Parts: sequence; C-alpha cells; structure tokens
Amino acid sequence: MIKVITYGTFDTFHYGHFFLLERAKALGTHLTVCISTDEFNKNQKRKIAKLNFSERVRIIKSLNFVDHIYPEKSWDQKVLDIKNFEINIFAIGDDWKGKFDFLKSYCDVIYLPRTNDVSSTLIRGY
Ligand code: C2G
Repeated sequence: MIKVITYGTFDTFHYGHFFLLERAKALGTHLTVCISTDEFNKNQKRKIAKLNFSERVRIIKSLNFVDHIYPEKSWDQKVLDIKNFEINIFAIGDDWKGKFDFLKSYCDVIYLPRTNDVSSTLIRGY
C-alpha cells in the first residue's frame, strides 16, 4: 500500500480541488485528506471559509477515492501525521512549491499542478 497525504481548506469545493485530490490519489493506493478546521482557518490561515468544517468534511467524504479524513489543526502537525499514518508521499498543489521540502526527511514530497482558472476566493467573492 502506498499512502498519500494532503492538506487544505477545500472551501466551496470546486474542480481545482477535485483534480488535485484525484492526482494525489493517483500517486498511491491510499489517500488521507487533512481538512483545515474552522479555528485553524480563522486563527492561523486568516481565512474565513464559507462552509464550516463539518460541511467541508461531508463533501470530501463523498469522494469515493478518498480513504481517510483527518482535521488539520496546526501548521506543525504534518511530521507527526506522516509518522503516525505511515505516509509514503506528501502531495499538495504547486502554489506551495518548496514550502514543504523539509518533509523530504520523512517521505516523498510532490507538488502537483494547480488548476489556475478557478478559486474559492473567486467563487466566494471575498
Ligand atoms: N488547489 C488547486 N487548484 C485550485 C485551488 C486549489 O489545485 N484552483 C489545490 C491547492 O494547491 C491545495 C488544495 O487544492 O493543494 C487545497 O487548496 P486550499 O483549500 O486553498 O488549501 P490551502 O489554503 O492551500 O491549504 O497545510 C497546508 C494548507 O492547509 C493548504
């Protein structure tokens, strides 16, 4: 089993998120998606999501290629998550290119192409 992990808010879920998650799953055979909590969004990411955490979980859970969902509560949980879940690959959109290279000590790090013509900000209007 090749275990992949990715992180995000996934607010106003759109095809950019979908393609990213599909690409992440295609890297392995098991995909864990860590979804930013409302508190993490507000206090750390300075994001006000339109949908709350449980709504965003329900949407991601409905994707049949997502195997495990976990809350993202802090920037610093990734190393522990990778160890605890025995992750082989950390994957995220290339808008984060280079930002998570420090995880290379624990697993492969892959930056996947972002879909540039859609964003939650555009959909939300803020
Ligand atoms: N994404 C994408 N195309 C878009 C928008 C987003 O490929 N048009 C990708 C992002 O690159 C990210 C994932 O979808 O990999 C989730 O995006 P966001 O919900 O915006 O999450 P983000 O703010 O990038 O949070 O600790 C990491 C953070 O939680 C990532």
